[in-house]
Amino acid sequence: MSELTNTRVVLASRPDGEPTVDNFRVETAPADEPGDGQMLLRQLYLSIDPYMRGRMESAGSGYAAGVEIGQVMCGDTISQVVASNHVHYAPGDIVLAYQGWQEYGLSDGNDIRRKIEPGPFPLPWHLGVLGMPGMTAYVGLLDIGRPQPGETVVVSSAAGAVGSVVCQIARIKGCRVVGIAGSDAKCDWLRGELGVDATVNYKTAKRLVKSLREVCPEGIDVYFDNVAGETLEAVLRMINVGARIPLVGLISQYNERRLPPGPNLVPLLVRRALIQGMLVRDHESARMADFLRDMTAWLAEGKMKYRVDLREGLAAAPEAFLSLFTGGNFGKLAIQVSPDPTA
Ligand code: NAP
Ligand code: FER
Repeated sequence: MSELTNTRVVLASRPDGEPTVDNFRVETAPADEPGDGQMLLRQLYLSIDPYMRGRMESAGSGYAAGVEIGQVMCGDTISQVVASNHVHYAPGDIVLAYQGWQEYGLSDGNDIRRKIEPGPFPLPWHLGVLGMPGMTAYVGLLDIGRPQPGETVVVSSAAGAVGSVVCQIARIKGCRVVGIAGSDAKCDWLRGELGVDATVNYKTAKRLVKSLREVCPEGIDVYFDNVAGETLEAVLRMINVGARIPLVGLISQYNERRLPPGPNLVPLLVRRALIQGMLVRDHESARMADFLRDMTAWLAEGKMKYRVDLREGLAAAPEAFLSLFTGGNFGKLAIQVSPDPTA
């Protein structure tokens, strides 16, 4: 076993504002041997997510600790068991794990969320539409947004891993869906492929409020917020009485050295709207089975489409991660770490 070489990406330094590729270092080392009760996993796919920005801070993100300097960056993986001294897992098993930015790693089973039976869907979808981002979309929209047929649902980062699923669930629930995204290609895809009713490119819109008014003539009933900042500020100016705003992500602020002055929240009060934060982990025990049942059915029925932005090789992970903050990813960002035995 010791002849296996582990390529891994460690946190080399902490970012000051915007992260750079120099904050990461690619290393090689011999892969570890599994001890009693352990197994050796080989990562097939690595998920790249915005929350990783918070883990680059020494204090972490407020809901999870930071990665130490010199430690492997964290992350969800689709992994295959190479060797096992664990009673529940055998070589060849494919699992959804939390192995981070490394090709090989040991597991005692605690970081494994579930086994994955190769099925009709590509493996990386278990990091996206059938994984944490999909679950975030499902719970955030259905439980917190509570969309009703005919209502207007606005989604920011609408072409992303979470947002693209939110848009489609809102359509499935009979809503009018407006997507906000940062390129014309993303907007075209949202309207042309996902059936989103209208889109706004926030990077080219001269006045976001005016552009939103044009596509939301009846106001906004649900705003699924992935970005906060100026977009939230604009949306708040046209929310309806009783609007719901799942506050799910604030990516526009993740790289800020100092928090910008907040938006005007007065409309929340006047329109008796509820704004509620959510962490996907809180909902796993109660909602995971519902989520997987509905999402699997929607995928099988062709009601849900999903786009994976797959990059080659672990060494591409730092650049891939940075692209989250420029909109360079188009769909669920993931790394092909090793050849996929099911493809
Ligand atoms: P994603 O949307 O696939 O990728 C990030 C996207 O954010 C980029 O492609 C870019 O798209 C947009 N973006 C980057 N900087 C921006 C800025 N300054 N202003 C506006 N948009 C910006 O990522 P994701 O995995 O689906 O995550 C989306 C959000 O959900 C993130 O805020 C994430 O932290 C949050 N999240 C929260 C939970 C939870 O439990 N609360 C769970 C999962 C994800 P454009 O081209 O459109 O700019
Ligand atoms: C995110 C991804 C995940 C995020 C939060 C989470 C606020 C939380 C996950 C969990 O607690 O399980 O982008 O941003």
